[in-house]
Amino acid sequence: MQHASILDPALPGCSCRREVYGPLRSARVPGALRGPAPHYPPMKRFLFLLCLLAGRLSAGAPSAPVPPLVQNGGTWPTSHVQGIAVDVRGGFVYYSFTTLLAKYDFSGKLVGTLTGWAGHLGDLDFNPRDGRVYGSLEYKKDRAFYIAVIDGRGVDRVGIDATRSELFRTVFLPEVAQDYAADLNGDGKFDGDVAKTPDHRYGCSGIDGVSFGPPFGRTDGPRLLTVAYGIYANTSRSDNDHQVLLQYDTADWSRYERPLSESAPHHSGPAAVHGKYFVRTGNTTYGVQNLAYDDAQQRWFLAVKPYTAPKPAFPHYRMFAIEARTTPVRGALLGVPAPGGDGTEQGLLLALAADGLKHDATGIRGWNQEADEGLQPIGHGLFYVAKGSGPKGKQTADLTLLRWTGDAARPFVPATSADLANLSAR
Ligand SMILES: [Ca+2]
Repeated sequence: MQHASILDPALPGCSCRREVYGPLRSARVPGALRGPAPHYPPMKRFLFLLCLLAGRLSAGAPSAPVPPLVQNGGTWPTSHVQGIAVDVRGGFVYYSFTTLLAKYDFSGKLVGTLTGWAGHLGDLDFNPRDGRVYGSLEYKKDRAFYIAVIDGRGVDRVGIDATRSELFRTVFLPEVAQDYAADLNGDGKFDGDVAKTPDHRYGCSGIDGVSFGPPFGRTDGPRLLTVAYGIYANTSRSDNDHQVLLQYDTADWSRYERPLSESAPHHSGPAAVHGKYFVRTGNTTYGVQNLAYDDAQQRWFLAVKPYTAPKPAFPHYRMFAIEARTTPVRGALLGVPAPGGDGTEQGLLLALAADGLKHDATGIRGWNQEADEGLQPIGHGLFYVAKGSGPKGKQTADLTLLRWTGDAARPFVPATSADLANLSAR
């Protein structure tokens, strides 16, 4: 129905011009341009007047909140900052401090906090389609890996207990649990949260990076939640040189969402994934810590931690990119034995973007750009990067707005007030 979209409050500005004028023109009879004024049916005249009214109302509406160039995310008795989410239209920044979620407005005012879980809340992303914040949440001992789905609109005061609030729901990810808990050496024993073991399929340590974006191979289509595995650092095995990315369509996730219960972890979640993809970067310390889809470049960005004991065959860049349009190709997952031990496992491989620094021996591309504690594009070439600091129990985060340069050696520079002026002029 054409008129349904006119009443959609989520639409930016007035799109009635496109939605209504088209049908009005098509309602004209041949030759009507030179003849008497065409007769419009009453419903269309009503829609036309409604559109004019909406245009006048929006002309007087307050302008969008201006994103800050820098912001401090407060000091908290927690572990370090793990990721951020930005509600650009609402004007809010959400920070994950592992066991605490802090919400600030663009002016730097603390709006509220959510606490009450002992698991590891990692990277976050804001979903403008439902106004909620999605974050990875791990309970390794329980082999329980969740997406926390948080209604950020309700985070309006400090100290909200997530376990007693309807704001905080969780969806279990069986695919992750199976790979994490895989007894790969077949000794009948799963070694648990340990890096130095042949167990954990692909080296899976759980999950961290999350971001909404199009299905891999496309720049359009439904926005899928993409979840990156954590990967243990382990130089003594060859089956952990890929990043693993899962895609989920969250459209029907309300059926899985449950309150968090740490004493009795639930297993309500989608049995199947929309897709499972592999990116050969070389082994990393805890995999993709921050994942972000940038609409402006139509690219995925993957940020990893510094490597303490690297495999010498790989370049160990800190940030990688994948073009959204890059078609996943089925091929051999180098170093991963096929199930049954005969040959190499096959999987859907994603090539890295042909940009940035290049490691000639492997062909791996990337940047020496730190972004593993918070990375969020906000459009028009601008990205937020968060960096944590402070002693244990007094952790803070500094957020900086950066502008993409395309320079292989220095892909970002600090954004300026002129960049913000350009943003608001668009
Ligand atoms: Ca084992």
